[in-house]
Amino acid sequence: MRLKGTAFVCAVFALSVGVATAAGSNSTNAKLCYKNGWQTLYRTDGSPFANQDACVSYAAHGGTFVAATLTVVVVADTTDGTGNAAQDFAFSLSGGSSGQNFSLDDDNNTDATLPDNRSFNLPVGSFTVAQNGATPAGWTLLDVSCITDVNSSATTSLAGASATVTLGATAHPTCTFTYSQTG
Ligand SMILES: [Ca+2]
Ligand SMILES: [Ca+2]
Repeated sequence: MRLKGTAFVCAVFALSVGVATAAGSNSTNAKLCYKNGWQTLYRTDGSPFANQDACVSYAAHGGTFVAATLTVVVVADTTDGTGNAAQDFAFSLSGGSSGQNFSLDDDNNTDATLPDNRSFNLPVGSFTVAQNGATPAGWTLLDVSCITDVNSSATTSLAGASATVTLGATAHPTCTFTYSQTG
């Protein structure tokens, strides 16, 4: 516990010594960009920064950072080997103050109606992504896996067709649902 407290104090100190000269770039948010902070921050649309200057500029113009971004990907393994499938796959995202349903497909964008991934900007907390309803006929759920970062953790359940992700500040994990065509 003592070590943790010390680390926190050091982090606060590091953030407070960032040098800023341009107007607006001395704001609390802009200071978060310094000391490699920009590498762990995201715009409210979930996009990352190319470098520290881009981060500071964004903050100086009033931009705010999202706490975390969860990306959900669907992959369809087709029997014809093309990997292109018109099939839509339905999911739900729950946790926090509200939930939502969404669908993805993996057709290599031959139909732009649905993407093969979506990113959700979320507060710190625990969220569950689950297949919404039964697995579509002719398909089986082959795998549910998440790639987490240092600020997130995840547990997945193939039987439950779900992934539960715990998001810390600036976490940016990705969870992938892989479906295999059976006929
Ligand atoms: Ca489709
Ligand atoms: Ca599509």
